[in-house]
Parts: sequence; C-alpha cells; structure tokens
Amino acid sequence: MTAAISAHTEIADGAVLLRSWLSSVAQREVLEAVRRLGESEAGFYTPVLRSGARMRVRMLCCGHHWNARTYRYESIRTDVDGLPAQAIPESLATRARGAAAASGFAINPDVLIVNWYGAEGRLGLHVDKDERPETIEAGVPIVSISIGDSGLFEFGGLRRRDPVRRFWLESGDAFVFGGPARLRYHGIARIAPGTGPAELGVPGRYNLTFRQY
Ligand code: MD6
Ligand code: FE
Repeated sequence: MTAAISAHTEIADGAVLLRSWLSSVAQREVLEAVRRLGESEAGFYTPVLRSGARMRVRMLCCGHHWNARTYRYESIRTDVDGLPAQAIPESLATRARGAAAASGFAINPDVLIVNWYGAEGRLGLHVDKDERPETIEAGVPIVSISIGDSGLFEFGGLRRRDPVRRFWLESGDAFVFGGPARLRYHGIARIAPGTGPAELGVPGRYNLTFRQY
C-alpha cells in the first residue's frame, strides 16, 4: 500500500515531490523533446557497468555524458560510441528550473540523464555523487521528471542499510531533492507496465534527471 500524497509533499528535509507537476500537454511536449533526442545519432544505449553488468535501463545523456565504467562525466561517449553528448534542449532545462524553484531550490542544469525503463526495468539503490564536490556540498538539487508508466521509487537514508520508503512516481510527477537529502540512497524497484496515460501512447517509462555538474 502506498499512502495518498498531495500535490506538493515534503518527503524528507530537502526532498519535495511535486505530484502532477506537468499537465498532459506539457508531458507530451517533454515526450516529443525526448523522442527527438532519441532519434538523433547520439541516442539511447544500454550502459555496461565496470562489473560487466548491463544496466536494466536504456540511457541517453545530454550536456555531459556519464561514463558507466568510470562513473565520471565526459564530453564524448567513450564507453559507448565516441560521439559527443547532445545539448540539453532549452525547453527541458526551463522545466527543471521551474520545478527546482517550486521546491525552494535553484539549479542551472548542465547535465540531463534520460533513462528509459521497459516492463523489466529497474535501477538499484544508489547515491548520485559524481557531480562536483562543491555542487554537492552546496546542496544543489537533482530534479527528476517522470513520463509514462509508474515507477516504484525507493527512498532511503544516507547509509545503504537505512530504512527505505516506497512511493510511486507517476507520469507528470517531478521529484526534487537537494540540501540535506542530496546524498540519500534511492532507486526504482519496479515498473507498473501499462499504467501510463493512454493518450501519450508511450511504451514504458522515461525518467529525466537534471543535474548541475
Ligand atoms: C528514476 N531517479 O526515477 C531514477 N536521482 O527513474 C533517480 O535516480 C533520481 O529521481 C536523483 C534525484 C531524483 C531521482
Ligand atoms: Fe539517482
């Protein structure tokens, strides 16, 4: 069971869930921008971690590329195909700034990671700590926007063994976490296939995370 959550919920100190942040028109615009990115040459790929494991998502990075083998940002996709990362579409960056402001934060996004989850997609518990130490210490948030099928989000504490809260991220939701929540563990336990808005006609789930390197 997941508790009902209202439009603007503080999940933890520094972590704000903006339920239904995007209208269906806005969701369609985001989806179109993501489709254009995906159709470009430097499109989606399946990252392979340094352990040799394939991630259970397809990924596309803009601004800077996140290298899954080194956990570092770089300008070209050396672990994929050597292509330069595409620029962040300004229409998407604007939405990230808006969601941050609505949550009491500011961000100047220079990295966008788009993940696509199929029915079997998931993302293990992790901390996003590959951005500049100064940015992380300043508590600059990561802004996430979800489109399509719902994903069961796990939100833990600062230690991997801390208890985890679970709630669904639904199409149009934004989730912003920074400040004292910036280094909390989190992940996606599973996807609920077929739960995305029918009128979007999107298979699976897209999640966009905007970051400031
Ligand atoms: C996802 N999101 O929702 C994965 N990270 O598919 C994340 O890993 C994430 O939603 C940092 C901040 C917000 C997030
Ligand atoms: Fe993350």
